[in-house]
Amino acid sequence: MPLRMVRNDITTMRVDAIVNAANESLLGGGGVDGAIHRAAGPQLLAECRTLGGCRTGQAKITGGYRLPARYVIHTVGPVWRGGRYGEKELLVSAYRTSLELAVAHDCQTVAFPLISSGVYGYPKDQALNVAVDTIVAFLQDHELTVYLVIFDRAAYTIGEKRFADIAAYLDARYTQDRQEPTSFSMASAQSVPDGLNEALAMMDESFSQMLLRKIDERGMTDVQCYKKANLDRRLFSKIRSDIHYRPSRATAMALAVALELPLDEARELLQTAGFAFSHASKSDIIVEYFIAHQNYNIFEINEALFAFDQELLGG
Ligand code: AR6
Repeated sequence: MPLRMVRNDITTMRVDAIVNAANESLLGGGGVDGAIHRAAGPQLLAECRTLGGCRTGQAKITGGYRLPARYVIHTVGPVWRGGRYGEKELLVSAYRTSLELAVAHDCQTVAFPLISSGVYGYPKDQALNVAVDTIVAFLQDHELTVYLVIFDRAAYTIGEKRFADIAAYLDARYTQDRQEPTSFSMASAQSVPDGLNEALAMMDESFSQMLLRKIDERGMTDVQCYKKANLDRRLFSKIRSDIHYRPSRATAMALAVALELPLDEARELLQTAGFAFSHASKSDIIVEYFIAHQNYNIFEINEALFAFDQELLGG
C-alpha cells in the first residue's frame, strides 16, 4: 500500500531507506536521530562527518550499517517558531527532497518519522498533515511504498478533539447494534439452485466487474482510482485481469471510498466480495461515518482508523 501509518520504532523497520530527523550538523543528537545512530553503530557517524552538514529543508543519504534498512536519508526539519517563518514550506521540502533522494537511489520502500514534531516543536497534528499531504502528492507520480512511523502513543490518540465526533458516532452505533446484530451471509441471501447452469445464470456481477463498470461510469481512469484508493498498481492489475478476484475487506472498502459511493452502493460493492458493513465492527462504523459525511479522503479515514487502532484501508 503506497502510504501506511504504523506504530513502530523506525530503527527496526526493514525497508530500503529510513529517514532521520537530523539537525544541520548531521553529527547526531537526541530523539529519533540518537536512536538511529545507536542502532546503526559508529560507522554511520563516520560517514556523516564527510557530508559537511545539511541545510534545513534539504536531505543527504548514507548507508544503513547495522540497521535493517539499506540507507539512511538524513533530513533537517524546521524548528517551530510560531508558524510565520516559513516552517511549513521547509517541512514540505524536507519530505520532498528525502523522497526524491530515495527514488534516485531506487528505493521501493521508505519509512519516515514525524519530522520536526519532537524537539523542534512543530505541533503534532500540523506536522502530520504536512507529512501526509506531501507524501500523497509525491505518490501521485511515483510508485513506492511510504511508511509514516508514529512512535509515541500520546502523539496520536482518540482523545484528540478532532476525533470526538467519530467517537460519539461509534459509541452510539457500536453499542446499539450489538444488541441487534446485523449479519450478512451470501448463502442465506439467495436460495441455492439445483443445477450448475442455473447457478451460473444466477451469478451476480463479480466484484471486479462491478468495480470496472463503476470506474467507467464515473469517467475515472484506473490510475486515478487506485491512487485514490491508496492501492498499489500491481494489486489493481490483478483485480482488473481476474473477474473472480476476491479482494480483502480493506481493499474492497478502499475501492468503495475511491469511487465515492454512497452507502447503499458501497454495501452493494462489498457484497459482491462477500462482505457487509457490520455494526459489530468498529472499523466499518468509522468508514460509514466518513461516507455519511461525504468525506472520501482515504488518508483522513485512515488517520481516524489508526487513532482507533483499526486496520487501515488499502491493499
Ligand atoms: N522511531 C520513530 N519515531 C521516533 C523515534 C523512533 N525510534 N524516536 C523518536 N521518534 P525528534 P525533531 C519520534 O525530536 O523534532 C534531534 O536531537 C518522536 O516521537 O527526534 O525533528 C536532532 O539531532 C517525534 O514524533 O526530531 C535535532 O537536533 C519525531 O520522532 C532535533 O532532535 C521527531 O522527534 C530534531 O528534532
